[in-house]
Amino acid sequence: MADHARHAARCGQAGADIGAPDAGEALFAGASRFVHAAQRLDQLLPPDLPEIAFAGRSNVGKSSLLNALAGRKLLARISHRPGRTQQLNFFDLAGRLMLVDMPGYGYAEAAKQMKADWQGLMFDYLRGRPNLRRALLLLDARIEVKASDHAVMELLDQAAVSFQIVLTKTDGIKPPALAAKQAEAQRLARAHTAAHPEVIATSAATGAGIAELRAALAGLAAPIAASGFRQT
Ligand SMILES: Nc1nc2c(ncn2[C@@H]2O[C@H](COP(=O)(O)OP(=O)(O)OP(=O)(O)O)[C@@H](O)[C@H]2O)c(=O)[nH]1
Ligand SMILES: [Mg+2]
Repeated sequence: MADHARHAARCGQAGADIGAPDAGEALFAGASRFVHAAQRLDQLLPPDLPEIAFAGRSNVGKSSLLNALAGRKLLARISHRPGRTQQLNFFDLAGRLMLVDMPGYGYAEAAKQMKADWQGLMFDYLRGRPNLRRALLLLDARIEVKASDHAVMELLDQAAVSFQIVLTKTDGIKPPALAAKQAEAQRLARAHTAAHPEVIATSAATGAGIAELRAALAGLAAPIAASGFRQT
């Protein structure tokens, strides 16, 4: 950690390129900590830091991806049963970026159910959060895109909430199937006006795509100088 922190400080002094791999590693080498949980909109933190929301169906791997990015297995709770994350959990990353682990949608596998459960707090948060820089929309690379995923992407389009598709659990499929999945995800990204054009394929299990995603998120973080990088 000390080496990482020194590296981060060096990158800051040298003015690391936004979105460059080094900037991603430097940011995620910083201290990460759970800071807050919200079950209602009036419990959100003040919108002081740029924020990234992790959204996706129950069990898609949101909490696991957040842990893999932070390099800490136990930061966000993961589970073997769907529906583990039941509130908005806020994680401060080096005082420069807030990562928000969201409850999953689509547990009952019906778009109608998703709307009732998720459209309330979750969607109101995404739509109304002034400091939200991007929602990561996670799709399981091993299974087909569900009606609830399509419905959420429509909602994000309609509310003009900038989102980026991230494939998860890519360790679970062979390269040809992954290539087909990536092509499908890229088609989806092109079809949705609020979607970022780049799709990132990840595995929390093997670390695939984690450096790439770190670099993408580093481009959205507050500058080191503005917040004072914490070397703890
Ligand atoms: N093989 C594999 N399994 C994964 C990966 N990421 C997560 N999992 C597993 O998928 C299950 C769900 O992971 P979580 O991270 O809890 O998923 P979540 O989206 O946060 O789930 P909810 O909070 O219930 O919505 C767990 O059993 C994880 O171990 C991955 O990259 N590869
Ligand atoms: Mg979770």
